[in-house]
Amino acid sequence: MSQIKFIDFQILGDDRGSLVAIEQGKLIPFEIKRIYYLYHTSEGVSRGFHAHRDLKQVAICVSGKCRMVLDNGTVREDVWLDCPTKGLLIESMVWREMHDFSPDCVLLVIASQPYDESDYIRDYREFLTIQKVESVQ
Ligand code: T46
Repeated sequence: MSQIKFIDFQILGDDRGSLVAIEQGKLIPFEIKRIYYLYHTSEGVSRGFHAHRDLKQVAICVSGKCRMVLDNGTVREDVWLDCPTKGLLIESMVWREMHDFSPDCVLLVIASQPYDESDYIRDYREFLTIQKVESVQ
């Protein structure tokens, strides 16, 4: 089964332009504890290359585009984020990489927990080992 799950946000637009509102308890499948965004990513730079033990996130490309790779240790998939009304749900224990940022890319991320470096798995082999252990439990 694909790991690519999008949440569609309603456009509250009128003749002045478009607006998207995201509220706690509506559509986002966790309590929102943090929001951050990536922008002005230098040309040719890739980011991510880690998984999170517990953190869940929703990533929305509110401007421009980038390519997100999701890898659950068995299946590796990639998807373009290029739409401000679509949020990509990233579950815990999924390896992610972001590539091919356009110069105008602003990637907004809604997170289920405050920043915690100990939640990161930054070594791919360690990620695969933990995945294997969890899958037999
Ligand atoms: C993820 C992808 C999509 C903080 O101090 N607080 C924060 O909330 C975040 C997200 C980062 N930082 C610090 C940690 C590093 O010194 O900012 C620096 C850059 O973070 P990192 O190298 O982890 O950035 P990315 O772009 O590789 O990954 C980020 C998120 O960290 C990660 O959770 O899923 O975006």
